Amino acid sequence: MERRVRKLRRFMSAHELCGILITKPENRRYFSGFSGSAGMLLISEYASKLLTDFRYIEQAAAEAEQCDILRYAVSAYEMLSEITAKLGLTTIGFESDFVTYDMYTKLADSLPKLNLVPVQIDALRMVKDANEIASIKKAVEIADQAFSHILSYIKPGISEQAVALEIEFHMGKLGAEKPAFDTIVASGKRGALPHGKASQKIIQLGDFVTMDFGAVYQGYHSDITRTICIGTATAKQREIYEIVLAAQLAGVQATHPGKTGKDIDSESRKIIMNAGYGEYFGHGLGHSLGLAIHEEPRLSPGNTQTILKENMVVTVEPGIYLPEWGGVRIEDTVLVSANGCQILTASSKQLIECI
Ligand SMILES: [Mn+2]
Repeated sequence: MERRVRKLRRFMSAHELCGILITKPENRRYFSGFSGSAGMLLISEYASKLLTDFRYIEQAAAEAEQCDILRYAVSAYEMLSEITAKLGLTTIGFESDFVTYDMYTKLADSLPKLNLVPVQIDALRMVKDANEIASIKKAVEIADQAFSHILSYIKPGISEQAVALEIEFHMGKLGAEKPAFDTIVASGKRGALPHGKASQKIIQLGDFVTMDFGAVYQGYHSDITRTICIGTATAKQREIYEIVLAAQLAGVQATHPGKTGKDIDSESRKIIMNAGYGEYFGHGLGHSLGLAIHEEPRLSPGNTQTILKENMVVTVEPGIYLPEWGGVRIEDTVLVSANGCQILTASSKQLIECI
């Protein structure tokens, strides 16, 4: 925690700020340890103050050991005004990618003498430390185990929703706090929807089924996608699957410190383009994850700026989606290492035919 706060204080001095007000839940947790849903974290050169309400006082004291915990009764803004005056702060940063116009108005009204500077601090979370990597690995392992469980559960005649619930229930039993996002189960033609949330559709013999899900463990996310065949795959299903698999392997192979998201995306994308399906792969190759399911840097054509570094954690997830036919996506969570990457996801990527 101290190292994280030191990093933030370096950011503050580089931006000539005497403090930062943190309200985004992921950042509040990252820089204090506090995992509750309400509170303001004010970090200045020498102070760390966590303002929260009655519901969270005990939890905050247990989780945010390095902070002074302050309880507000009516208005956090009023208390903030007293504290900033006491600390003699003149210029503080606020998270411009989180603070709403309404919150900003309240801040400006209650801190009339302060200079409020818009900042974005998510980038400070991009490189993961050992504790974070351990939590992500556990979240990945839970998702892997749920995938292996679902292979013995899924069969023709049950709904996508039943499959999603079984995945989520199993992850919970293995220690997940919650699913990383709404579990995607898209079967048959619905596989053409890249984000086809599980529906009442009944899974049928011959369907390709794309399952995209993850677990949250100690606040950290995992993300896995596998597409399996219910029954024996047709030649066309096998063709599409093998192209996506080749693209996924090329993406993993290309994931390397020093490269941009665009470099890695294009190594994978060119396999799908060369096979003639480029227009059916309409999303980026992957994203980083951690305390949030989608973090920077992205592995996408748009990321020409951010260079990958050791101990970033990203997903590699190409897909092909054919309207009125269906789709295939294969996704691993990978850890960027000193000279390449380590695939954290352990589930097999060979085409599975569930009979
Ligand atoms: Mn993903």
